Amino acid sequence: MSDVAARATAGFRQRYGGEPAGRWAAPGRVNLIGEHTDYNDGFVLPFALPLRTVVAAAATDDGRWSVWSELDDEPVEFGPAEADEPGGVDGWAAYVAGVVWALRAAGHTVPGARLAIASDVPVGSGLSSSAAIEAAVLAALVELGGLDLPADRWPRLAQRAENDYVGAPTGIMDQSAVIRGRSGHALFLDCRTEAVEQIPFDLEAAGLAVLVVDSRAPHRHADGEYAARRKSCERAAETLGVAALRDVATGDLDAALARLDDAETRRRVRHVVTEDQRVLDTVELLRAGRIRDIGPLLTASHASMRDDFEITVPEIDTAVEAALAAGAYGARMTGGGFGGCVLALVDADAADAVAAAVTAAYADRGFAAPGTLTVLPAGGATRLD
Ligand code: GAF
Repeated sequence: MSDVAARATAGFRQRYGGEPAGRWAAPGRVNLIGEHTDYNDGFVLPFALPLRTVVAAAATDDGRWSVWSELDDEPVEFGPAEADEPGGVDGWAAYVAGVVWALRAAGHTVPGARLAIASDVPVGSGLSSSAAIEAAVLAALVELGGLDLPADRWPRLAQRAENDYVGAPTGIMDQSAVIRGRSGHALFLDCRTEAVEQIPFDLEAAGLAVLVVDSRAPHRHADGEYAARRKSCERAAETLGVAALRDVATGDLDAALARLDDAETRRRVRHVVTEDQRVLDTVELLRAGRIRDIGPLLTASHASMRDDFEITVPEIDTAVEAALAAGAYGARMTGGGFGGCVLALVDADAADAVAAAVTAAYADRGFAAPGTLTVLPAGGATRLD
């Protein structure tokens, strides 16, 4: 049993006594490319990480939920009243209550349950620790309750938990990545239709690695800024008379920009439209097995987030610049922005040197040391045993 599964199991035994009925796991994610395109009905290309959240759980017949996590000493308990009232549970347990809420709102009978959660996905690093909790809890409750809910409907449901119960206006990328991700592949997702294509992304065979740098930058106003970016995109779509910015074709971008009179909105739109195209170009290269050649697209994506979408911070830009200077094929911030992680595509045998170069650049700038790890695409939410 993996460490994290053992910790969830030990937590279950200690808090509740007895054995869990099972263990369900869901990973964190990084996004290879396609940032802030999901809520614009566009394209994304994330992959699931080998870092996982595990829920050890058993059904009860009292119609209530008790959730313990490593993050807290005591379990959080709630019943239907709190679950049916968005915001009725807060903190990390809101992601659990949100899943119960979304299932009940969709008409499912959710069994009462005891759950114990352990996680290797760092919290607050932009690696989707919240989607990992949602997906692992969803997997557990669907099976414990014998619910008729195929996995391709889970991402929308988990997103609803996050949007409507927790109150974070996120898109559907993270939940899709952690539920539908497949080992050795990146997930090409059309966020409008939810159609997916598993794109082979065999880094090992190509002698490559993805280095993830956790900037450890404090999240500065991330929630408010995220919501502001989303609003700005939605207003621009309305002005342009399209359902979403995805409907602005790359070839029509200049004409669309000319119809917007505010320079900031023009920058936001340019990011989204060019980013959608970069996802499509990246997918083309990966389909042709040309992994190294995606480097410039990753770096262009970063420049667009820095200059047009304006969601990067100095620690993040420093990590990208240092990785590129140390020989990375491409590097970019991954995730919502204002902190979080950078990913760099590097030769596998150069990963340590690139990580050291980023760490040295942080020391030079007086930033707290970053975290670094190399990752390979892993599988999505699953039952462990
Ligand atoms: C966060 C959100 F949760 C995603 O939906 C997505 O918008 C991402 O930021 C930016 O691409 O992770």
